[in-house]
This record gives sequence, C-alpha cells and structure tokens, in this order.
Amino acid sequence: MTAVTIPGLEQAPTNHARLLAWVQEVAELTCPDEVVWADGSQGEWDRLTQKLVDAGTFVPLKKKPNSFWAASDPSDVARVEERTYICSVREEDAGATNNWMDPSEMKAIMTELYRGCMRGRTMYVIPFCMGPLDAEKPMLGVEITDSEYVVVSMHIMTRMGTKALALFGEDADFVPALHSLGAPLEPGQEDVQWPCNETKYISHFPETREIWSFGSGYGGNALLGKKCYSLRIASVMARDEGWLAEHMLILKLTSPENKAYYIAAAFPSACGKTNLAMLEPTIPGWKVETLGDDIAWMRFGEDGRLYAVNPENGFFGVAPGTDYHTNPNAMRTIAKGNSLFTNVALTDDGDVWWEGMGEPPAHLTSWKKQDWTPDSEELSSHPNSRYCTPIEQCDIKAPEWDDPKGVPISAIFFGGRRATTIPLVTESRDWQHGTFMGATLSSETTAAAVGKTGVVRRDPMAMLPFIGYNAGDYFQHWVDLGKRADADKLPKIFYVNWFRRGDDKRFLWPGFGENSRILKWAIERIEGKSAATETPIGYIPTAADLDLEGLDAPVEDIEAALEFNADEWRAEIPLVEEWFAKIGDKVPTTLRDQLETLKQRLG
Ligand code: GTP
Ligand code: SPV
Ligand code: MN
Repeated sequence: MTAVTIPGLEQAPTNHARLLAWVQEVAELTCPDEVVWADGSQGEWDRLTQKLVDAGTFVPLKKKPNSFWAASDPSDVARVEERTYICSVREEDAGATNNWMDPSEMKAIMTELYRGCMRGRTMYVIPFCMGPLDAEKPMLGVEITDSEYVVVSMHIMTRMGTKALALFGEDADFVPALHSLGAPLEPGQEDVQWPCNETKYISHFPETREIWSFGSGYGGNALLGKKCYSLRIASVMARDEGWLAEHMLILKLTSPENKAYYIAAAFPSACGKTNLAMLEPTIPGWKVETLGDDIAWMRFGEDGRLYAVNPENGFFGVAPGTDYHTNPNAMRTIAKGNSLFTNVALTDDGDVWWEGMGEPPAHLTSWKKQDWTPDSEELSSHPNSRYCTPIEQCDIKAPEWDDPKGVPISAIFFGGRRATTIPLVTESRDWQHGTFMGATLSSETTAAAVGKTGVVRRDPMAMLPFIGYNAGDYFQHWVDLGKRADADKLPKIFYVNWFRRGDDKRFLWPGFGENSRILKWAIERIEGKSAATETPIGYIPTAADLDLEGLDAPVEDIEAALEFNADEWRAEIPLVEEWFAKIGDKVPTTLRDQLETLKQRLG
C-alpha cells in the first residue's frame, strides 16, 4: 500500500475495521487536504457555520438565533431524478421506473469522477443513526462528504457524531454513503459560494447497500441519510426483511374523548406532508401532534399491528406557502432558531421571507442574490426553497416521537395533487383495494424535482423516485404484507386530494387546518360512527357526513370536491392500463383483478 499521509486520517475515534478501511480508501482516492471525524458537538456546529459564513455560503440571520441563510447555485436546487440510479446487479431488479446501470460500470465511471475530487477541501466522516439511538437494531450509516453545508445539515436531520459512533462497536453493520460536491480546488484557487459540479450522479447499490453521490449539494441529493438511505436502500432492506420504508408523515390525533390514533400519510414531494403532520385542527376538542413529516419505517409488532418510526431527526420543509395561517407550528419551530434556510429571500433586517408569508417587504435579496421588490417579475424564493429545523424544538412533537417501539398505525392516507377526478376523500374497501389505490396514485409534478411542473404522472405510494427496486415487486410486497396480518389489525387505507379545482381554477377545499375534518371522518369510519356512500371507486362521504361546522366555504364547493365523476374515472382507466403495462409482468394478479373490478363497476 502506498503510504499516504493526510492530516487527520490517523486520528480515527473508532476501531471498526471495515469503517477504517473504507475511510482510508476514500481518502486515498479523493485526496482531501485533511480528514475530520464529525462529532456532532456544539463546538463543531459553531466552527463549521463560521467557516461557511467566512466563505460567503451562509449569512447569519439577525432575527433568528443561531440560524443561517444560504443560496445555492441556481442549477442545484432540487433532486435530480434523471441522474438518480438504482445499480442492482440485474437490470430487472431496478425495473421500469428507475434508471439503471451495471454496478461495476457505474463504479468505474464514478471512481474516475471521485479521483482527486476533494483536493483543497476537508473530508468529513459523519457516523449517523437513522431512527432512535436506543433501537434494538440501530440503523447505522456513515456519510463521507467534502461539504460543510452537508455536515451542519446532518447535525439537524440525523442523530450523528459521537453518540452514533458509540453504537458501531468493532463490527456493526452500516451503510457507507459517499458524497462529494465534485469541486476540487487548485492551490490558491478561490472557492465559490456554492460549489457543485455540472455532472451529477446519485447512485445506489442495493445488494451491497452502498450510496455514491457526486456533483450536487442539494438536500435530497446530498444528505444521504434521507432519501438515499431511509427510502431507496431501506426499501430494499424492508422487502428482504418483511417491513415497509415509506414516504410518509406520522401524526398523532387525539379525539375530544381523549382517545389517541396514529395516522401515516404518503403524498408526493411538495404535496402537503409537512403541513398535515403539523396541522392545527379547526374542529374543537381535536388535537394533532407530530412524529415525522417525510419518512416512516413500519414493522409489524407482536400484537399484529403495524408500528411506525420516523428515521429522521429534523424537518426539511418546503418554505413557500408556509406561514402563521397555513402552518403555524412550522413557523413557531423555526422561530426558535437553530435552523438553516436555503434558497429563500433575505430581508434587509436579517430575517427570511418567502412567497405565501403575506405582504412582501419593500426590498429583499432574492434567492438569486439579486435586489428584489414587490414589482419584480421573478419569485423572491425558489419554489423548492427549504427550511431545515430540529424536531426536538417543535412545540407539538408527540412525546413518543423518539420511541424505538414506534406507534401503532390506524389509518394510512394516500394523496396526490390532482385538479380533477380524485375526490377529496375515498375510503378503500380493504387492504388490497387500498394497495391498488396507492399503486395507481397520480399527482401533478412539483418543483421538488428538477423538470417540468404540473404534469400528471403516476406516483405509486408517493414513492416513484424512491423505490429502490422493481416497482412490481414493491406492489407485491404490499399485497403480501396485507395477507400476513389479521384484516382488522391492518391500518385502513384512504385516498385524499386536497387540490381539486373548480372551473375557475381555485381550490375547492380550503385545506390545511380544515383537513382535520377529513381526519375526524376517517377515524369515525374506523370506529363505525360515520357514514359514507359506496361508489365504484370506494366509500365517499356526502357533505352531510362530514363535520363542516364553522367551515367558511360554500357547500357546493365541498360537494364538488367530494364528487365521484364516472366519466372522469373512465378516462382514467387507459392511464392506469398504460401504467401497469409499463411495470410489466410483475404487476401482482391481485392488482390486475382490482383493475378489472373497477372497470366492471364503472360499466
Ligand atoms: P416534501 O418535503 O417535498 O416531501 O413535501 P411535503 O409533502 O411535506 O409538502 P408540504 O407540506 O411542504 O407542502 C407543499 C406545498 O403544498 C406548500 O406550498 C403548501 O403550502 C401546500 N399545501 C400543503 N397542504 C395543503 C392543503 O391542504 N391545501 C393546499 N391548497 N395546499 C397545501
Ligand atoms: C422531497 O423531495 O420529497 C423532499 C425533499 O422531502 S428532498 O430531501 O430533497 O428529497
Ligand atoms: Mn419528501
């Protein structure tokens, strides 16, 4: 072996042989100036945020304690689905919904990209744990990165540093996750404020449980504990081990009778998970507390019920549209500070601002670092701008949010953003029908991924960009899990759409806190206390079946939002058929049967 001396490489705070060997190998390949093991301490946070301030990447906010504003390179603002790969050994195991490349071919390409890619930079080694540290089997990972922004974001989004490394022992299993901005610095070369590379790869190796990311500093591409580990790799683990890794929020709903229910909900990116997770009910006596806003890991408990855990430690939420009217709990959480804001606007007095916060100030610095006034033609904030804030400081976090046992789920909501066709709420007939609803879920694309927005696409279980294997096998996994448990112990599945529009294009349903009315109806369905009408697509309430007391909306709008329209559904059938044809042979028979039943019912 060549004797390479890189400062810090010898000072590893662990004896874990596989980890040490990997760190050594990556350091020799990427050639950083030094190696630093992240410990997760306050001192580390202070040092790195200061380094980012000195580099011009961060601007400290005067109005929020210990908080920072960052603007990315304008090309590096969202997940890059086109550049995201599932590199399974067999192409068939990635399936029609994923980009695929042979693992050795991908590794050959990326090894050349990584060669020397950390020159002039510091290589950080971040041990982390997804989910509670005191889990029976802690879910460990290590991210290597050359981005300080990633290290401080991981401080918020994961349990990391010394407390995670303590769980590694000398041989614990972990997911190695390699990240580089792909922006080496020559001696004397001045850095830019948001280094990244035009060439991007977000690659996953499901069999060896590895993640290799190159070229982007944006959250979903760079914070590898999040989508890469907790959804793409974890979904493969879940398939093999009989559990579910899902793009779902987890909330606790308490009724006026003080009965608690836990609900998980899967909506595609930028379709309302964070908002529902933190909702303030508009109906008296009902309370919502939050356990998570983006990812749920669900396993069967000994009692046969499905228990959910949130693997994350923070919220990485869409900023625009968030304010004291729509999501007061998110506003209160970020007001406490200790937060990062990326691609929002900066006010002249040192606070953040974005569209949806009410009257804009007379002058702002836009996310593009340009002067902005209310007359400006461009948005002040990127539509996918984000806040990053710890769950710990959310006033309505449920006390059990960090409990490794998880919480028993009573209802699963699937939802999308559809201007037509999909009623405000539909209850499935049973698990298999609910799985069909999830598998055929559709939604208009949003700014959370690079590409055209507003295009209707199938987004099964809101997992289209996150299923780490063949979508047909994933559907089969859902079908199989439903057969494993007693039907009455399984969560009841509902399909919601907060985004249906009237002829004049406005939303028919006021949404946000008013969504509590739908949660209440769903829980009362489970308890056998509320009514619904059977339709070809499932059970739908009439306006009279919902608690609409005090709702400030015309009842015709609510009726239109709830409408089952047979013609619109008949038009949907060929799209579902096309979707199943794309998935191919692996579409479970149960789901094909569901489709046939639906066609017959529609006549
Ligand atoms: P990701 O973090 O990308 O996974 O998104 P998310 O599913 O958590 O979405 P989020 O709650 O951040 O909402 C995204 C956008 O939808 C924001 O602009 C919200 O203001 C808007 N939104 C959320 N809930 C509702 C609703 O009930 N009705 C309407 N009309 N808009 C909503
Ligand atoms: C999403 O896009 O679904 C997000 C944000 O939650 S990211 O972490 O970028 O994936
Ligand atoms: Mn998400």
